[in-house]
Amino acid sequence: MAQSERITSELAMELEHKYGAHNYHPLPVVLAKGEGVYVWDVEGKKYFDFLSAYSAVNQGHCHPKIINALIDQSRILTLTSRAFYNDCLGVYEKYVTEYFGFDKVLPMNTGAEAVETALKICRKWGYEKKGIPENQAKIIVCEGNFHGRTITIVSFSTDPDAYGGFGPRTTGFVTIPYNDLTALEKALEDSTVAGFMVEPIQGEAGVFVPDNGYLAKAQQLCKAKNVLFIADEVQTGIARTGKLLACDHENVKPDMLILGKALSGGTIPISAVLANDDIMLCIKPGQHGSTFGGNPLAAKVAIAALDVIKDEKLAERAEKMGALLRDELKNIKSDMLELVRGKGLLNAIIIKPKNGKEAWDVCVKMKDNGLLAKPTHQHIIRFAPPLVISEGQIREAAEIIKKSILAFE
Ligand code: IF1
Repeated sequence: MAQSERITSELAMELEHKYGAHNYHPLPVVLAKGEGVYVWDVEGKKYFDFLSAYSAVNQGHCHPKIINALIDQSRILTLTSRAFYNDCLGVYEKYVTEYFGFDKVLPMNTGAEAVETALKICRKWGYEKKGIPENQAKIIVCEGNFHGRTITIVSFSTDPDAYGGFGPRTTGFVTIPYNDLTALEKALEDSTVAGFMVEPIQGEAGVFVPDNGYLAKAQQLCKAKNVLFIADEVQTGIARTGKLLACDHENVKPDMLILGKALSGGTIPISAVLANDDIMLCIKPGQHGSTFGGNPLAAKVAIAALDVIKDEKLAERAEKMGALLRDELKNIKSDMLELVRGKGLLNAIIIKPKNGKEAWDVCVKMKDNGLLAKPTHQHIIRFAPPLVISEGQIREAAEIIKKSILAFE
């Protein structure tokens, strides 16, 4: 578009309101460019991105190595469908299974698709390997879970906004409190349970970090009852929490690992389920798939995205920068700032409303001051910048957060 015709923020928001479904309530900012930890709006104002597209942009916006992989492959071959082999998928499958230490990978696109895939594999394994009577397999999930937006996934959500109005609910799921081993042990008494699916840290719920040892003990309880331990690391994985996987903090190796988001560095949708042969080979040809799953473009992009994580030591950086960020936030003296919690660069603060102002107002103030974040569940603000953030940028961003909160004193 010519400069004079360039879209304005106001027009962009009007167009979305008029022609787009109203399934989001975005912060009033219209982004036009991203690079590293920064994004720019249409009018050229620069912001720290402290959401990272919900941890899909761990490597930083438009990372050159990932973008080059995207451009190069997109000029050669983007999609073959799985009706035929292609020269990229097998190479990627070897790379990613060795990278995370599993026999096999089932490539999908969105996180929800990978979650659904893991649920299907778990049920099939339950019938074929555990001997659960047909159509009776149960999967245990946690209260406060967020695993995506499909009908089956919201069927086992405990958030009325997620499941309300979308019934009837898919059956076969048992809900227990998060971070509660007694409840898990009790639920595992049921011999028709095939799997336990859990987020190692509950992101959407407000960055709930479970007690040390919860994941390891949960896995032991599952193993003792021949139940699959399924880790949904769509948001916590790929270095976000200061280790390659959040499960690594407890040296837990899940039976099935679900990845998404930063697996592509925030370029195109790429997700995956990883498992060993005794589980993955329960799926036979023709029993699962997707048009774009495992496409050559995604294969090349994912290799580049994972290379960046290792080459730039982003897990170690997330660990260090996260600790620094939490220290800076804990020094903010305000009765609005109730709590700071998180692991690595997946953090959140709880805002206590004051004089009618709440988390949303703090986010609007931070926007005006040059930092973007968004509330979850009304009083919680998640802080998850790209993992490439520097110490100086953390300090600068913390100053913006402090200034924005103190503006309501
Ligand atoms: C939205 C939340 C985060 C996820 C975990 C699977 C998925 C997600 C642990 C599904 C996706 C996204 C969805 C997005 C906002 C964001 C989100 F607030 F919704 F919950 F990150 F916390 N497992 N999370 O976090 O992956 O199908 O989206 O690729 O729906 O608004 P997806």
